[in-house]
Amino acid sequence: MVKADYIWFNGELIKWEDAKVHILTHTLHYGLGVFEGIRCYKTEKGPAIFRNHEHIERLFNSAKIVYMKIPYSQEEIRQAIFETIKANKLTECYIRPIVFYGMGAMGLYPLKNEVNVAIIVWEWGAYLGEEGLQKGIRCKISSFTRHHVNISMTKAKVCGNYVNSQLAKIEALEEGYDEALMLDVDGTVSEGSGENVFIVRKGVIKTPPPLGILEGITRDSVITIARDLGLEVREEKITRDEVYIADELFLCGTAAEITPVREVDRRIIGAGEPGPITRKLQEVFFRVVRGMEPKYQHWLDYVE
Ligand code: PPE
Repeated sequence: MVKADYIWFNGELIKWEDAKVHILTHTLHYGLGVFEGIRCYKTEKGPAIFRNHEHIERLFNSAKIVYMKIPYSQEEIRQAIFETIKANKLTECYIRPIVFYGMGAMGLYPLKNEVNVAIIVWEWGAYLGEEGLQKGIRCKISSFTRHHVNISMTKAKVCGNYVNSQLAKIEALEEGYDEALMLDVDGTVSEGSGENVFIVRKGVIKTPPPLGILEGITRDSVITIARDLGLEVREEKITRDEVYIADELFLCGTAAEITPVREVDRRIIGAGEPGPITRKLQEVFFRVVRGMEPKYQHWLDYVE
């Protein structure tokens, strides 16, 4: 990764190299921590954070779901994000706030440990590669089932939830694919290891309803943009075979942005290249995040 100079840690900016924790850090052992992934883009009016409020709100909701108390207000976290970006003199970056339990009490009752908050920023280019963003990637339907809503709390972005994602991602990469597409307990399409999924079939855009998936902020942006473009978007269950015969397929997320998928399990999707609707959505999305679409200015939080 491309390192930056400073990390915000419990209220202070410290040197990147000094942002260390004890080996007994509770979250390291048991995975109960919550985090966010946010992007800041370069615009004509300076760096702007895409849907910052929604991301900070989701961080607090994630914490609430898992009984964690964040010792700061949402506005304090927002100011801390600004401070961290400015200290590192970055104009485009990925932002990773993380809330985790420190050391003190081992065992599965974490609430006696102190809650730590860190904000890390760094330059992170195309998540699935620049070529993937342009030409599309190859996915494998995972042999690992995605979370069930009442096993892992899927509306919460919990550190430990990502073990499931990593198993899927490793399997996909070891087998020569770029990303995993996961099915839920019923066998219907759920999401990627770190992205939501959309298909286009017969001119209609479809994405799974927000049940056992992370309620992606990019997903919501895509739905809004598509509907504003006059396209039909349906939130409904998608089957595995429907993916194979989709005209277009793409993944979306803060890190992945809008990444087309050109192949799944050796079935070519559509013409084997990003389709017209995917391209259109990608084009508008990148204009929106860079402040070039006045209609969506309210989604940008300019770094003060
Ligand atoms: N599903 C999952 C499982 C997920 O992790 C993400 C984000 C999304 C959907 C899309 O959510 P949103 O970013 O709000 O549109 N994954 C984050 C972590 C990626 C990582 O490798 O770390 C991200 O994109 O920042």
